[in-house]
Amino acid sequence: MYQLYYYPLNASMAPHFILEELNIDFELVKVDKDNNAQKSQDYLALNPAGRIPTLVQNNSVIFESPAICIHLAETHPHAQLIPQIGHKDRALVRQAKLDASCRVQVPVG
Ligand SMILES: N[C@@H](CCC(=O)N[C@@H](CS)C(=O)NCC(=O)O)C(=O)O
Repeated sequence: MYQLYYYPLNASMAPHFILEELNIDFELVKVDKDNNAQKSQDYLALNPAGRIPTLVQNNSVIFESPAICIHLAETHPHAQLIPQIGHKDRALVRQAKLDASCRVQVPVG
């Protein structure tokens, strides 16, 4: 089962939407950003960048929301959330996700 370490209305939203869209089992683990829990030793052991979100599945840990989204899309191909390798539109999916991460998320913090 997946665990998404998240904080509401922030960079976690895109991975959260994708988990919902995939209709798969996942657990939301709220990181208490108000008390700087993203810089705690336990969280830094998962995500040395000390930022939210982080996706955990068994022993696999992924952070950076675009990487999480693309990983989820690639590992659930039946959902058709990303075009196949080599398709011209595949780069546009990455472009949109990275643009959102670099430009849209920054103002919301
Ligand atoms: N590029 C990262 C940005 C993550 C990010 O900035 N998260 C914020 C929103 S919750 C955060 O962790 N801020 C707290 C901090 O930087 O200490 C991503 O897309 O995952």
